[in-house]
Amino acid sequence: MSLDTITTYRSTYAKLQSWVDEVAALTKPSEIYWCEGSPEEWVSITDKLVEAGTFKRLNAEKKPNSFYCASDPNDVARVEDRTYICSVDEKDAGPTNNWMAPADMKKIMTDLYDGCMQGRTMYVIPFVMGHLESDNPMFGIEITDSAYVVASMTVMARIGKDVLSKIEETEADYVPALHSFGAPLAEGQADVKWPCNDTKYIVQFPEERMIWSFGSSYGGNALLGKKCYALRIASVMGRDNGWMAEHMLILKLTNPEGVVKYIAAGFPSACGKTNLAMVEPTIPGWKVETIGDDIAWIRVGADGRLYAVNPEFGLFGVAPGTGWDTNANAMRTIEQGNSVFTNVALTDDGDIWWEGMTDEPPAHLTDWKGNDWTPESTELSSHANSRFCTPIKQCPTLADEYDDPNGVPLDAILFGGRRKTTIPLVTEARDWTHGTFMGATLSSETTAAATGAVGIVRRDPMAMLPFIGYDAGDYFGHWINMAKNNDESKFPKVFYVNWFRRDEDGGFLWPGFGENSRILKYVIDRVEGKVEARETPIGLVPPASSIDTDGLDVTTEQLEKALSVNVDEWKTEIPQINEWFEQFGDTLPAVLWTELDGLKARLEA
Ligand code: SAT
Ligand code: MN
Repeated sequence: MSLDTITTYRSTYAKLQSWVDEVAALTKPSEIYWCEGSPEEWVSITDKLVEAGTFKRLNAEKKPNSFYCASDPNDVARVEDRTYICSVDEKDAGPTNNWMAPADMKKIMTDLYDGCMQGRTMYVIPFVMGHLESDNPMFGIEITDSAYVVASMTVMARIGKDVLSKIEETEADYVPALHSFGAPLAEGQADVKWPCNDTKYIVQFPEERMIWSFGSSYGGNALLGKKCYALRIASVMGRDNGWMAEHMLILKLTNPEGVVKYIAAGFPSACGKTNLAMVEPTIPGWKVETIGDDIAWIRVGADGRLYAVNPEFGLFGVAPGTGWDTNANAMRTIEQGNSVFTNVALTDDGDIWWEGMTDEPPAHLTDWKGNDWTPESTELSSHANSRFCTPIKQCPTLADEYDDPNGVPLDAILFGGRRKTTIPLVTEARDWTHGTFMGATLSSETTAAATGAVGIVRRDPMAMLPFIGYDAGDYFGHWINMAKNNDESKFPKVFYVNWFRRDEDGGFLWPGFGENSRILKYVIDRVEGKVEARETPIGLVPPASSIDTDGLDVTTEQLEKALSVNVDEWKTEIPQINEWFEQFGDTLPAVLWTELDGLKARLEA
């Protein structure tokens, strides 16, 4: 590091300081700033982003202390084709991940990182995923040259001084997470609003518990505590230590008698996890409270039950489709401000808007690309993967249990995806192994949350396809082993739901949103053994009479269609599942082949 490099801090923790020095020597920033996570720091970071033109400050009467941001149009989503699991052994990445030998990847990326922060500030962000007060706090240090990442990480994770002190005092292990948008600034060179690089790499080194990211500042690619750590790296930690890192919301459900249950639900990105996590039940007397909307860390408690914690501190929700009639609690959360909105549209009075926020669009907007927009425009005003980034503490339905480092004991786990056909509204697994089979064969139509085609049916096991940090066959084995190594009778029941099934005319068979509370009620009624389900070839499916339809605007015929098991449609799934399983070779647990054989035989019978 050159002598004129200035830094705001030097750590007493030698391992940490030498890593920071090493990164600075490679990336060559002009200054180094250690984040403290204070309110003053938020002001100076956001001021700096406003000055750079990256942020526009929103009208304080509409959205206090909030900012609008438009990314480079080529940096709007996760880049799954540029995401790598660089395990030592290629086999450990499995057939569903991109792989490169760690040394080869490090060579490529070291060349990219060389001088990549020239003319820029290098930020050091100490963070913890989960609670600082937990028995074993899960630390990370993100180094980044992006002030946008600093602002977003301040919302999404617990960061700053307290975290750093604890890391230093206990000389704790932490996940080193290096990020650069890859746009060095020569002296006198004008900056752009959203620096990024055409070359992108999102890389996990599972054995070293280390993350390297280059070229993108989009959420899932750059906020490294989120998908890279809390899912990809944490899934490996969980495999090694008997716990689970899952792409699941966590909610608390209270019935009219005051009985409390907890449900986790794994749906792929942009399939309604945030909506379900803060749903307003349409059935009288039932209450849903929010614990998490995206990630659940699940451990076995002293009583043998599975306990789930949300390791995040904010919400990074899909904006379009979020409105007062679809997710009023998300609207109430963002209304309080302190938020960053990326790739949405700007109103003329300094507020934000997106498709689905209100029935009537404003007469004029500036769209996410900076162009004039009117209701006559043929393009959408907001990118389909535009996001709100907002503190979870502002959510009016946040459950007190959110602050419990021990988490909540799960009564049920739901899996779900977007499927126009085949998958009934709700199906219950016969046992944990069958539930693992359901998760392992989960399928969904692709969404705008990742680059690439939208609407293509793909297998997305446990909604974790882009986030499993090791061989997916071994990951299924880990699910099976969780029950084998513990008392399965204490485990949650598993269900497979599909809110998106259509009729012959393409209309949705189920209204979704608030009405999904009826399915939550059914799930809990099953947990308590209060209602009937019938055996079908694919699992236990309710008769329409087991669903509370009081006040529901759906005919019995339509509900029966939503719940029907179409043997012919299922028969066409079989070869697809077969092909999906075959690629795993001997890492696929044999019991999943047994499940498939059983399914086949029951469909033929
Ligand atoms: O960008 S994120 O990966 O955080 C959101 C998602 O795709 O789930
Ligand atoms: Mn997600």
